[in-house]
Amino acid sequence: MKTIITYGTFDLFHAGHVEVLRRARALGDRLIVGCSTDDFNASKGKEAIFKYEDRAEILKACRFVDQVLPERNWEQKADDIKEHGADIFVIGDDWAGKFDFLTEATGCVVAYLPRTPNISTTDVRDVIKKLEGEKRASVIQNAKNLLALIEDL
Ligand code: C2G
Repeated sequence: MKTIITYGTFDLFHAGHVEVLRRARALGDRLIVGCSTDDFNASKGKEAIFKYEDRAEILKACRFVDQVLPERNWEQKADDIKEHGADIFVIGDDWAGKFDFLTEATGCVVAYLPRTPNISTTDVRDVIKKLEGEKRASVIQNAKNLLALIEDL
């Protein structure tokens, strides 16, 4: 039984997340995902749109994921890897080199997988903000048109 482990925020779950989880799972027999808690995200200077409970629920619904655990800090990875007997630690290559120490600390293999291009949580947030802005402008314009009609009565 080869166990794979990875970590992340996985906010606004998108195809880039699915791809890294699919490829991670394909390296072994089960995949454990450490999902960043809201407090840990705050320490990363990030605020997810979906709260931890929802992000964890979405991850559990992903067919490539076998187990989800809370990622509460930077330091827990080595203990998690030992506790769960993880053979391979996987993460996107935006982290290349940052977790090499885990091999010496736990004996696991560290694999950096290429990120999926042209999709990110930030992109999705920007699209939502743009749509909100367009919708707000449209509502304001409709109100002005209505006001003009009333004033002409
Ligand atoms: N990812 C990807 N392709 C994308 C976007 C994300 O492969 N287009 C990968 C990232 O490389 C990461 C995982 O999806 O492996 C989750 O990405 P984030 O939710 O952004 O996670 P991050 O904020 O990088 O947190 O301790 C590690 C941190 O918790 C990682």
